[in-house]
Amino acid sequence: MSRLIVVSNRVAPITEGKSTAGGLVVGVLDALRETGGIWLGWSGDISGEPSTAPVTETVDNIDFCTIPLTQRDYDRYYRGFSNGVLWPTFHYRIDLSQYNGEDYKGYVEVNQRFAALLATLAQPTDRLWVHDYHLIPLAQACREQGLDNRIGFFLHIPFPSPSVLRTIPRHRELVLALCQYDLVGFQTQGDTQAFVDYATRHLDGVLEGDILQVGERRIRVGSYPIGIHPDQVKTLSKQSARSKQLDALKAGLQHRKLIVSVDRLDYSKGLVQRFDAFDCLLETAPQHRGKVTLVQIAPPSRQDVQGYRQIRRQLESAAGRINGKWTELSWTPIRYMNRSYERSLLMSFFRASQVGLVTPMRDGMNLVAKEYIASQPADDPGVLVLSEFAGAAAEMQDGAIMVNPFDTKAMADGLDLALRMPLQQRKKRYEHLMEVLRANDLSRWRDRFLGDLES
Ligand code: ADQ
Repeated sequence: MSRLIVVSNRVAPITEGKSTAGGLVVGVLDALRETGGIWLGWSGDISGEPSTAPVTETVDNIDFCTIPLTQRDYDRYYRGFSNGVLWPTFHYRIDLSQYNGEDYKGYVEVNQRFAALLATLAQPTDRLWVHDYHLIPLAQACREQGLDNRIGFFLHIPFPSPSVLRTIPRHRELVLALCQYDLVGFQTQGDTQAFVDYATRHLDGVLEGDILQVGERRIRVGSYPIGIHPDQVKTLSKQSARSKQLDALKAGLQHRKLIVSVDRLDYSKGLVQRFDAFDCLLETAPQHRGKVTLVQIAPPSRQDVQGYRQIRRQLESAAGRINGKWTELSWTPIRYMNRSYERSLLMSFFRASQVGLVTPMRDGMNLVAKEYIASQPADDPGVLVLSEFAGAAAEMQDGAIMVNPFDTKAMADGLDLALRMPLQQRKKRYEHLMEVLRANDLSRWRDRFLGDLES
């Protein structure tokens, strides 16, 4: 088999055991560990001069090749266009999108720099697997460098409907750039359909089976829902069973029921709406007062992007308001922690809880929903309350309690149902969901994508 080169915005040379917040990193690292290869991306450092000489660090069978970005690259490519326009728009928050032509120029330039680097690294038989919205123009830039390798692209976040996408002034260029890949993969059928809709409506594209023809280009499109390794997660969830932190959490609960939520602190994750739903539960179902605690773990991310500072303030104020209203001398209803935890500890928190509350307003997939189920003990499993707008809903809707995060009362009712669910029902739902997770695990995601790229 030919060599695999993975390209993503950030590269994480993670040593075993160190925590990593972010689903892409978890998925890619795991995929590369099995195949070996090169992982190319930004080092996370800022340098004075643009650089195309990568630093390579080899860990096991993976070469981590990184370059720094300049402050100007960071402002335009990363903060400006990727996280100031693409992220909000693709998550349907066009109100937060801040387009600026200079940022777009910077976005394309950084992609060209990555392509120049690839031209020096890649052998003609290497397969390139490009990840996520930061790198949409990369295949086009590679073709301009004369690379005609197989190049696949996987989008970890949702693909918006054409009318939403068209709010980005350079929408046409972006979709035409995607057509320079050989394979474009999405998390769900719905995302794939949105992309095909744009191509057929606005670019005279024609779809036959899974092949999309746009002008001269014939590309394969499809959905490749990312998974986890459920049995590894289960093992992890048992590893911290005797840790001090888990003991401390349990001691603080004093035998109350535990609802757990874990997310990056991001406006797409529906955190404020979730706190409001918990407040509504305490208001409308008084039997839960003093009997249940919501633990929200949310490490800050992208603090220099405007929408993120705002969500942080909103959440702090919501937690303060709700706790002010309900707290008793021996009970704090919401425990909100602005930090990241080691993976096995997180999974042990999941295992110790009765409900996993995963309610994004939009999410490509949401791996926390899958990790939550995999962490449960088979003889006394917790219940997943899941937003219908998470990509994971497509696979998990039959075992989770499905809620619409725009409906506070419905979320409160979902929580009430989950907290009261009898053991038999919980087991049945859990067993079904474990089958789903095993049938489409992380290896299958990688094998299906790379298999289709190869063929
Ligand atoms: P994210 O938006 O980062 O990923 P998600 O899929 O939930 O969202 O992945 C988060 C990962 O980070 C999980 O593995 C989780 O356990 C871990 N994590 C989160 N908070 C943590 C904390 N406080 N401490 C330690 N670890 C933490 C993007 C898309 C998703 C898509 C993934 C993968 O936005 O929709 O599911 O990529 O494709």
